[in-house]
Amino acid sequence: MTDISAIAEIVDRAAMTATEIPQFSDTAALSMDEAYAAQALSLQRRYARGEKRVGIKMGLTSRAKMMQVGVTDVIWGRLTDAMREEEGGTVSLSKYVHPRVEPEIAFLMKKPLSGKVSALEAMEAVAAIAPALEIIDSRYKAFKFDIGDVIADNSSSSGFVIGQWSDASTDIANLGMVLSINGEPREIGSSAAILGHPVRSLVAAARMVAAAGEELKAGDIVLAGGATAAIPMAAGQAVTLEVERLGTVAFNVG
Ligand code: OOG
Ligand code: MG
Repeated sequence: MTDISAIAEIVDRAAMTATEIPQFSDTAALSMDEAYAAQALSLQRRYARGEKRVGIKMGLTSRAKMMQVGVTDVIWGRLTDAMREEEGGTVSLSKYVHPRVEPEIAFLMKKPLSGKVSALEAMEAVAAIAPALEIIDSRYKAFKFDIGDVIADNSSSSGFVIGQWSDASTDIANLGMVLSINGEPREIGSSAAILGHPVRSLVAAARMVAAAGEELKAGDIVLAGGATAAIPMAAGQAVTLEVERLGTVAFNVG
């Protein structure tokens, strides 16, 4: 039988110490249920150390992301206050193993949301929308994993930066998104790449957290998932995401 708490301890320690680990799938692949149970337990360890849950991140909601990592299911992970990096600040590479940055859209919830909801119900629960950068940092060697591996590893959640919040009524169906490094556009996409419309990611989030016996709460941040492939981070980069209508969000890599 798989020892879920041992797996939770391994992934938690790897994240805490920014140390890479072998994939569990090299020896025995985890089922999705085992992987989500390990993720939940690993987050319990963080909460016990004083970290606070501040929301969730959706992953693999765009084709570009699925192709980049070779996993084709939508996944989710938890965000804590310790993962938040300052907008316009400098992100230190020392906290990460081999981080990548990707362009996202963030929702701020004003009402709880959970279970099977319509796109309309999901949008009615949103207080504001912002451009966001997610720093993903798989703890697995060479950033390689199968679906069970990545879910157990909190879906590569590692850091995130949120830009200015805009009104929730902003039409986000098809907004241009340009991710630049040192002023040079490197990944160009659209919010429509996120499941056809980012609100579908929020609908999926409500359903997936409910399956884990949880809910999205008022004040939660929900990252909708990368609209393009992620870019490896390196010291000296100025990372900027410009989202049509929502504005820019940026940080430097130190
Ligand atoms: C898995 C996490 C995916 C996204 O936005 O699609 C993700 C990974 O790529 O390591 O965060
Ligand atoms: Mg992401």
